[in-house]
Amino acid sequence: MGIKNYLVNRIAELGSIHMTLLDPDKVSANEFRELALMVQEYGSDALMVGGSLGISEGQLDEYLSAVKDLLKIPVILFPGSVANLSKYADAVFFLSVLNSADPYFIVGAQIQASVLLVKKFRNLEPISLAYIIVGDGGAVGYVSHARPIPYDRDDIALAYAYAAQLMGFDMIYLEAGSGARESVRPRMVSRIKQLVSKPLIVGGGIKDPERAAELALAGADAVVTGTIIEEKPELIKDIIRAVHEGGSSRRS
Ligand code: 1GP
Repeated sequence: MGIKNYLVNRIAELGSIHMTLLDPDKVSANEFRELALMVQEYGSDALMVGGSLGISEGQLDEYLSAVKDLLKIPVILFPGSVANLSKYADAVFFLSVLNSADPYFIVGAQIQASVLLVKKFRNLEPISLAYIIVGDGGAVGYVSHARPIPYDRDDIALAYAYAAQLMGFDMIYLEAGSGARESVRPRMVSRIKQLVSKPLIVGGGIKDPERAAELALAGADAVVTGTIIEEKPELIKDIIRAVHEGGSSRRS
Protein backbone atom coordinates (compact mmCIF):
# COMPACT_ATOMS: atom_id res chain seq x y z
CA MET A 1 0.00 0.00 0.00
CA GLY A 2 2.87 2.39 0.65
CA ILE A 3 3.57 4.35 3.81
CA LYS A 4 2.10 7.65 2.64
CA ASN A 5 -1.15 5.88 1.83
CA TYR A 6 -1.06 4.07 5.17
CA LEU A 7 -0.76 7.42 6.98
CA VAL A 8 -3.51 9.05 4.90
CA ASN A 9 -5.85 6.09 5.42
CA ARG A 10 -5.12 5.97 9.13
CA ILE A 11 -5.87 9.71 9.43
CA ALA A 12 -9.16 9.17 7.53
CA GLU A 13 -10.02 6.35 9.90
CA LEU A 14 -9.02 7.95 13.22
CA GLY A 15 -9.21 11.70 12.64
CA SER A 16 -5.79 12.20 14.21
CA ILE A 17 -2.87 9.82 14.49
CA HIS A 18 0.06 9.72 16.89
CA MET A 19 3.66 9.29 15.80
CA THR A 20 6.57 8.67 18.16
CA LEU A 21 9.93 10.26 17.47
CA LEU A 22 12.95 8.37 18.76
CA ASP A 23 16.39 9.93 18.54
CA PRO A 24 19.13 7.24 18.45
CA ASP A 25 21.58 9.78 19.81
CA LYS A 26 19.64 9.97 23.08
CA VAL A 27 19.02 6.28 23.86
CA SER A 28 20.96 3.03 23.81
CA ALA A 29 20.13 0.33 21.24
CA ASN A 30 18.31 -1.67 23.94
CA GLU A 31 16.28 1.33 25.11
CA PHE A 32 15.41 2.10 21.51
CA ARG A 33 14.08 -1.41 21.00
CA GLU A 34 12.09 -1.38 24.22
CA LEU A 35 10.58 2.06 23.62
CA ALA A 36 9.66 1.20 20.02
CA LEU A 37 7.87 -1.96 21.13
CA MET A 38 6.16 -0.11 23.99
CA VAL A 39 4.69 2.64 21.81
CA GLN A 40 3.57 0.07 19.26
CA GLU A 41 1.73 -1.79 22.01
CA TYR A 42 0.11 1.44 23.21
CA GLY A 43 -1.20 2.23 19.74
CA SER A 44 1.20 4.80 18.31
CA ASP A 45 0.62 4.75 14.56
CA ALA A 46 4.19 5.15 13.28
CA LEU A 47 7.74 5.46 14.48
CA MET A 48 9.82 8.41 13.33
CA VAL A 49 13.57 8.11 13.74
CA GLY A 50 15.97 11.02 13.61
CA GLY A 51 17.62 13.94 15.33
CA SER A 52 19.39 17.17 14.54
CA LEU A 53 22.84 16.14 15.75
CA GLY A 54 25.05 13.13 16.12
CA ILE A 55 23.53 10.21 14.19
CA SER A 56 25.51 8.19 11.66
CA GLU A 57 24.25 5.75 9.04
CA GLY A 58 26.04 2.94 10.90
CA GLN A 59 24.22 3.68 14.15
CA LEU A 60 20.87 3.92 12.38
CA ASP A 61 21.49 0.57 10.68
CA GLU A 62 22.40 -1.03 13.99
CA TYR A 63 19.31 0.29 15.82
CA LEU A 64 16.82 -0.26 13.01
CA SER A 65 17.96 -3.71 11.91
CA ALA A 66 17.35 -4.89 15.48
CA VAL A 67 13.67 -3.85 15.45
CA LYS A 68 12.80 -4.35 11.80
CA ASP A 69 11.16 -7.75 12.19
CA LEU A 70 9.50 -6.90 15.50
CA LEU A 71 7.54 -3.83 14.40
CA LYS A 72 4.26 -3.78 12.52
CA ILE A 73 4.00 0.01 12.51
CA PRO A 74 6.08 1.76 9.85
CA VAL A 75 9.49 3.26 10.54
CA ILE A 76 9.88 6.65 8.91
CA LEU A 77 13.23 8.42 8.87
CA PHE A 78 13.19 12.04 9.97
CA PRO A 79 16.67 13.05 8.87
CA GLY A 80 18.70 15.87 10.32
CA SER A 81 21.26 15.45 7.54
CA VAL A 82 22.01 13.41 4.43
CA ALA A 83 23.92 10.98 6.68
CA ASN A 84 20.67 9.93 8.35
CA LEU A 85 19.43 7.36 5.83
CA SER A 86 19.13 3.63 6.41
CA LYS A 87 17.94 0.74 4.27
CA TYR A 88 16.24 -0.73 7.35
CA ALA A 89 13.52 1.96 7.44
CA ASP A 90 10.30 1.91 5.39
CA ALA A 91 10.11 5.55 4.32
CA VAL A 92 11.82 8.90 4.69
CA PHE A 93 10.34 12.32 5.26
CA PHE A 94 11.99 14.14 2.37
CA LEU A 95 11.88 17.44 4.15
CA SER A 96 12.60 21.02 3.21
CA VAL A 97 12.97 23.61 5.96
CA LEU A 98 10.80 26.22 4.28
CA ASN A 99 11.64 29.04 6.67
CA SER A 100 15.39 28.51 6.72
CA ALA A 101 17.46 31.51 5.73
CA ASP A 102 20.00 29.14 4.17
CA PRO A 103 19.17 27.57 0.78
CA TYR A 104 21.14 24.46 1.77
CA PHE A 105 18.30 23.44 4.11
CA ILE A 106 15.60 24.27 1.57
CA VAL A 107 17.00 22.45 -1.47
CA GLY A 108 20.76 21.84 -1.09
CA ALA A 109 20.69 18.81 1.18
CA GLN A 110 17.75 17.51 -0.81
CA ILE A 111 19.63 17.34 -4.11
CA GLN A 112 22.38 15.39 -2.35
CA ALA A 113 19.82 13.07 -0.77
CA SER A 114 17.90 12.55 -4.00
CA VAL A 115 20.97 11.00 -5.62
CA LEU A 116 21.46 8.72 -2.61
CA LEU A 117 17.82 7.65 -2.73
CA VAL A 118 18.19 6.59 -6.35
CA LYS A 119 21.59 4.94 -6.04
CA LYS A 120 21.58 3.39 -2.62
CA PHE A 121 18.21 3.50 -0.88
CA ARG A 122 15.67 2.50 -3.49
CA ASN A 123 13.54 0.68 -0.92
CA LEU A 124 12.90 3.89 1.04
CA GLU A 125 9.64 5.59 0.12
CA PRO A 126 10.15 9.37 0.05
CA ILE A 127 7.29 11.44 1.49
CA SER A 128 7.82 15.10 0.71
CA LEU A 129 7.41 17.29 3.75
CA ALA A 130 7.26 21.04 4.15
CA TYR A 131 8.96 21.64 7.48
CA ILE A 132 7.99 24.92 9.11
CA ILE A 133 9.68 25.97 12.32
CA VAL A 134 7.70 27.87 14.94
CA GLY A 135 8.48 29.56 18.26
CA ASP A 136 11.37 28.05 20.22
CA GLY A 137 12.66 26.14 17.22
CA GLY A 138 14.98 24.04 19.39
CA ALA A 139 18.17 22.48 18.06
CA VAL A 140 16.70 21.99 14.59
CA GLY A 141 15.85 25.69 14.33
CA TYR A 142 19.40 26.64 15.27
CA VAL A 143 21.14 24.06 13.11
CA SER A 144 19.03 24.74 10.02
CA HIS A 145 19.34 28.54 10.27
CA ALA A 146 15.59 28.92 10.54
CA ARG A 147 13.78 32.15 11.19
CA PRO A 148 11.14 30.66 13.51
CA ILE A 149 7.62 32.00 13.17
CA PRO A 150 6.45 33.59 16.44
CA TYR A 151 3.90 31.44 18.31
CA ASP A 152 1.15 34.01 17.84
CA ARG A 153 1.69 34.80 14.15
CA ASP A 154 -0.95 32.45 12.76
CA ASP A 155 -1.06 34.58 9.63
CA ILE A 156 2.59 33.92 8.75
CA ALA A 157 2.31 30.20 9.51
CA LEU A 158 -0.81 30.02 7.35
CA ALA A 159 1.00 31.75 4.49
CA TYR A 160 3.83 29.20 4.65
CA ALA A 161 1.48 26.23 4.95
CA TYR A 162 -0.72 27.29 2.03
CA ALA A 163 2.37 28.01 -0.08
CA ALA A 164 3.60 24.49 0.78
CA GLN A 165 0.31 23.02 -0.43
CA LEU A 166 0.46 25.00 -3.68
CA MET A 167 4.05 23.85 -4.19
CA GLY A 168 2.89 20.24 -4.01
CA PHE A 169 4.35 18.89 -0.78
CA ASP A 170 2.72 15.67 0.43
CA MET A 171 2.51 16.80 4.04
CA ILE A 172 3.20 19.81 6.24
CA TYR A 173 4.96 19.74 9.62
CA LEU A 174 4.66 22.54 12.18
CA GLU A 175 7.67 22.14 14.47
CA ALA A 176 8.27 23.99 17.74
CA GLY A 177 11.53 22.09 18.26
CA SER A 178 12.29 19.02 20.29
CA GLY A 179 11.97 19.81 23.99
CA ALA A 180 10.46 23.25 23.28
CA ARG A 181 9.17 25.11 26.35
CA GLU A 182 5.87 25.62 24.55
CA SER A 183 4.30 23.62 21.74
CA VAL A 184 2.67 25.10 18.66
CA ARG A 185 -0.61 26.67 19.81
CA PRO A 186 -3.92 25.01 18.87
CA ARG A 187 -5.19 28.30 17.41
CA MET A 188 -2.42 28.26 14.78
CA VAL A 189 -3.38 24.69 13.85
CA SER A 190 -7.08 25.45 13.49
CA ARG A 191 -6.39 28.56 11.42
CA ILE A 192 -4.25 26.54 8.98
CA LYS A 193 -6.75 23.70 8.77
CA GLN A 194 -9.47 26.10 7.61
CA LEU A 195 -7.57 26.61 4.35
CA VAL A 196 -5.05 23.81 3.93
CA SER A 197 -6.15 20.27 3.09
CA LYS A 198 -2.78 18.48 3.08
CA PRO A 199 -2.08 16.36 6.18
CA LEU A 200 -0.82 18.61 8.96
CA ILE A 201 1.69 17.17 11.42
CA VAL A 202 2.40 19.01 14.68
CA GLY A 203 5.29 18.36 17.05
CA GLY A 204 7.72 19.83 19.54
CA GLY A 205 7.17 20.50 23.25
CA ILE A 206 4.01 18.38 23.68
CA LYS A 207 4.33 17.18 27.25
CA ASP A 208 0.90 16.07 28.41
CA PRO A 209 -2.33 14.45 27.19
CA GLU A 210 -4.27 17.72 27.55
CA ARG A 211 -2.15 19.60 25.01
CA ALA A 212 -2.08 16.55 22.71
CA ALA A 213 -5.90 16.43 22.78
CA GLU A 214 -6.21 20.19 22.18
CA LEU A 215 -4.00 19.95 19.11
CA ALA A 216 -5.95 16.98 17.72
CA LEU A 217 -9.24 18.81 18.36
CA ALA A 218 -7.84 21.89 16.63
CA GLY A 219 -7.20 19.81 13.50
CA ALA A 220 -3.74 18.28 13.74
CA ASP A 221 -3.83 15.20 11.50
CA ALA A 222 -0.78 13.82 13.27
CA VAL A 223 0.69 14.67 16.65
CA VAL A 224 4.34 13.82 17.28
CA THR A 225 5.94 13.32 20.66
CA GLY A 226 9.58 12.54 21.30
CA THR A 227 11.18 13.82 24.49
CA ILE A 228 8.33 12.86 26.81
CA ILE A 229 8.95 9.16 26.31
CA GLU A 230 12.50 9.61 27.54
CA GLU A 231 11.46 11.83 30.47
CA LYS A 232 8.07 10.50 31.57
CA PRO A 233 7.33 7.22 29.78
CA GLU A 234 4.33 6.64 32.05
CA LEU A 235 2.47 9.44 30.20
CA ILE A 236 2.80 8.09 26.69
CA LYS A 237 -0.17 5.74 26.79
CA ASP A 238 -2.50 8.59 27.81
CA ILE A 239 -1.01 10.92 25.22
CA ILE A 240 -1.64 8.42 22.43
CA ARG A 241 -5.20 7.86 23.65
CA ALA A 242 -5.77 11.63 23.91
CA VAL A 243 -4.72 12.14 20.28
CA HIS A 244 -7.03 9.41 19.01
CA GLU A 245 -9.95 10.62 21.13
CA GLY A 246 -9.36 14.24 20.10
CA GLY A 247 -9.34 13.23 16.43
CA SER A 248 -12.49 11.19 16.74
CA SER A 249 -14.36 13.95 18.66
CA ARG A 250 -13.40 16.48 16.01
CA ARG A 251 -15.04 14.39 13.32
CA SER A 252 -18.24 13.61 15.24
C1 1GP B 1 10.80 17.08 17.32
O1 1GP B 1 8.53 17.46 17.04
C2 1GP B 1 9.43 16.53 17.49
O2 1GP B 1 11.16 17.05 15.99
C3 1GP B 1 9.19 16.06 18.88
O3 1GP B 1 9.41 17.07 19.85
O4 1GP B 1 10.82 15.96 21.56
O5 1GP B 1 9.51 17.99 22.14
O6 1GP B 1 8.36 15.82 21.75
P1 1GP B 1 9.53 16.67 21.40
